[in-house]
Amino acid sequence: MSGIDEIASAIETGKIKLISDLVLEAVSSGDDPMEILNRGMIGAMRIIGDRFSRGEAFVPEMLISAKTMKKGVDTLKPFLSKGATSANGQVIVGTVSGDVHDIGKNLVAMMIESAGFEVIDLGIDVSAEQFMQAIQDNENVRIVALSTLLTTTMPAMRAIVAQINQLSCRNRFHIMVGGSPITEEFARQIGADGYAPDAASAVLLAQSFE
Ligand code: B12
Repeated sequence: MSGIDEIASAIETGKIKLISDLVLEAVSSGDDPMEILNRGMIGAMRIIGDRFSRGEAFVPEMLISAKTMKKGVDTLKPFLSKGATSANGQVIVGTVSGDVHDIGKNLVAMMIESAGFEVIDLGIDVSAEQFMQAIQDNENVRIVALSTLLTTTMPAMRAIVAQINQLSCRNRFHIMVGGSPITEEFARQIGADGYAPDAASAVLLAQSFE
């Protein structure tokens, strides 16, 4: 089994104690960190999600896979990102109210940070009020990025974007949205400025706003 396959298997089966060593071994044997992330880690989360859909895995399995992925991403982070600067301005990120999924949001934050933006991460289950307070507290905000993974919290995303769109300082920043149920069409309907399907294209979108 290749190093990347071992990483994928460790995430699928929640081998939290092994994951850091597997990631470090794969990096030192020359595997590309982006390939480790995309094929090894994100691929494994997709598989566990499909197993959940088929009733073959349950919330505890999703949770332990998520924890293993987080630990793996923490280990991989120094090889992926160049570290924070605020050269390109501030980006506020958060997962919308009612939703606690944060792995995708964290990856978007990490990649955007490594592209030279300062990230202000509001975490999960973030309300419209919290987003608006953060926008008001930070003068250099260029982008507000909202994530959701649940179809049931898409209305919350719509409501939050609608409230942010009422702010008098709305022309100071762009709004981008993402998460697996979100589409370009939905982003346009709710009044966001852009949508990206993954963390790498979120960076390109952020840069295109400049
Ligand atoms: C791990 C997981 C969990 C973990 C989350 C742990 C954590 N800390 O995040 C736990 C166990 C807590 C969980 C709970 C639940 N989950 Co869940 N979960 C998943 C799972 C398996 C993986 C998600 C993940 O991390 N993917 C990997 C990341 C990298 O991908 P991603 O999040 O899509 O992010 C990428 C893009 O979407 C994009 N992106 C994401 N955000 C943003 C933001 C912006 C601005 C941009 C531009 C791009 C962007 O870039 C990211 C990186 O490339 C998915 C299955 C799946 N296939 O997604 C189900 C899934 C999302 N969960 C699901 C469900 C139903 C639930 C529960 C309701 C289950 C329950 N009965 O309790 C609860 C809801 C809890 C809540 N209130 O939020 C369903 C949602 C179905 C639906 N259509 O709504 C899914 C799809 C599983 C399934 N196939 O049915 N879950």
